[in-house]
Amino acid sequence: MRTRAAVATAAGKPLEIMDVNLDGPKAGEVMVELKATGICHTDEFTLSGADPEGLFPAILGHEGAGVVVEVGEGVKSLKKGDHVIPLYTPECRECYSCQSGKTNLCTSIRATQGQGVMPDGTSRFTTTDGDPILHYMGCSTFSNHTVMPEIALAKIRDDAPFDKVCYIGCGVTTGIGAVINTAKVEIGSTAIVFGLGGIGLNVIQGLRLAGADMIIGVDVNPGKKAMAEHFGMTHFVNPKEVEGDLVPYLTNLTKRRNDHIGGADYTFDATGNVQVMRAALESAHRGWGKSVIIGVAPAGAEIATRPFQLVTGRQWLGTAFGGAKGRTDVPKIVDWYMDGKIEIDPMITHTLKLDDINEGFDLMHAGKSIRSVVVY
Ligand code: NAD
Ligand code: AHE
Ligand code: ZN
Repeated sequence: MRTRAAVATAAGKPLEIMDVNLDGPKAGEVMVELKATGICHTDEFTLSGADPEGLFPAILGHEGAGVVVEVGEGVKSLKKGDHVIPLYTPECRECYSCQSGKTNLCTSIRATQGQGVMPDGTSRFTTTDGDPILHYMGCSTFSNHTVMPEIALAKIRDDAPFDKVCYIGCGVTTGIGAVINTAKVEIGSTAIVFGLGGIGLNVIQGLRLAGADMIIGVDVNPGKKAMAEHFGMTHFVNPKEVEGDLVPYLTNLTKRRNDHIGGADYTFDATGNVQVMRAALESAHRGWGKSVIIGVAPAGAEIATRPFQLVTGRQWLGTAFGGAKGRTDVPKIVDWYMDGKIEIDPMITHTLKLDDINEGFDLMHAGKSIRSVVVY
């Protein structure tokens, strides 16, 4: 069939909106009509050329919601008309990793996903001239229609609005999951969140949900303060306004009762900047502080700290998709949204047509948006 997509033709170039060919689903695959897709910083990261796994031409996008239009042979868990959220972290429930119960990082199709192809090693997308176009993160939600493996689709309730719950396909789940699944924050904790964008704000609402006492937000853009306060931030720090080193400033701020050294129980990097990751680790409390890396750093970047920081009890963790098992957890997070337990609407600051998708990237670069959502 023909569908319309925003194609990343080369690193650093704007997306090109064009008609593309999409082959039907093969065995174990499902065709989805996307109704909406968010634009995540990770799409920008790959488009910029900073992603070591970035391949071109490809159809980017991994934060979508839509409807099943066709199922391939052998597909049992989904049928035409089902509402779904694509999962860049699938959940096969059969591989060694899924069966371990210790991780959400299903490994059954990770290798082909990284090569921009379906599990059988081929792409379903071609240009109208017949040249191949690659998939991205197994999702390619910047296309009005896509084909995905059955194990990479979460079935959700029919009454959830696509233009809001698409954000659960990455940002919401990553931020809230980092708090609940990865850090396992307890009531009464202190926390510092570095980066108050589409992910950091969801870390903040996750911390509020978990009952944290003190939620410090750190961002170089003061324009992010009001929104972060709305989601539960109790203190704002702009590193550009701090005299001297940021880490002692933050540890001092977290001192409570008879604590003479300070440091947060939990810190989170949601910037992707490796210097910020170090500051996040070093502002976690001596003896028990946990620091969670969420941000994705460019090719070649490395983290550093003195081993003494770990010897003295700080723990450095990382999280992908907030540790969420997509087919199991995503429908529950949709319910939390529908029941008013979590908020999404204020974070969707811009709604665009597919033809205007590059404006979404411009707004991100200018620091003017939290989430831009393309509605098909
Ligand atoms: P975003 O652009 O919306 O937000 C980033 C925020 O960080 C901005 O508000 C920016 O002003 C702030 N910032 C930048 N440099 C800073 C600094 N030095 N100090 C303090 N604040 C700084 O991006 P996003 O969509 O929230 O994504 C954040 C990061 O998380 C990206 O690296 C993205 O690729 C990554 N991410 C990871 C996962 C995962 O599963 N691990 C999932 C989604 C996104
Ligand atoms: N391809 C990059 C890493 C990109 C990355 O870390 N992706 C995160 C999701 S970011 C979503 O916005 C992730 O889930 N990673 C786990 C995985 O298996 O890719 C690189 O550096 O090579
Ligand atoms: Zn993302």
